[in-house]
Amino acid sequence: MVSYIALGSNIKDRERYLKEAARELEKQSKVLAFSSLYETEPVGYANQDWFLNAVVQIETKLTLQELLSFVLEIEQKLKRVRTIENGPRTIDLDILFYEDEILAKENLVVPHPRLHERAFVLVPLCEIAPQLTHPVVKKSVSNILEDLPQKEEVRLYKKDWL
Ligand code: PH2
Ligand code: MG
Ligand code: MG
Repeated sequence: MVSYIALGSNIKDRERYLKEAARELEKQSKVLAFSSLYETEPVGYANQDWFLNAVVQIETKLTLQELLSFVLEIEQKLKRVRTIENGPRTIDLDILFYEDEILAKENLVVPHPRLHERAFVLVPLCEIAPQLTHPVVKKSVSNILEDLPQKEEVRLYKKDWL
């Protein structure tokens, strides 16, 4: 199954957390493509450091629920502590898409319910899969990005990092 996962970190050492998370993902999946790293303005809760964000495309045999357990395990392993909602974190791994499945459960909503309004997800996603169609919004991710009314700042930070 093909899935897209967003990675984000805003606690030092941000790049190391993203790399370690991606290496952990590789233990149960194959990374088919990865975006550049982007430095991005915090959204939702302003009083925190800027993030590094990226998106990876993976091929996995895990079911969607298994993939969720797996990414939560990686977050725990990298010492994510959940305090403030949308607040600082060592690592955040969000499942964006899983094939073109649509799922809305209490513990998991796929496609990710906010991806279509976040430039920090859409810019890296468009770098690796611009023509991907969002199965709920029914537009390509590049059109969704183009049509975003307001975008937080997203700056290219580093191309080859994995
Ligand atoms: N993640 C959030 C909330 N705000 N802002 C940026 N720039 N990058 C993120 O990854 C991010 C955020 C909740 O997960
Ligand atoms: Mg998130
Ligand atoms: Mg998350």
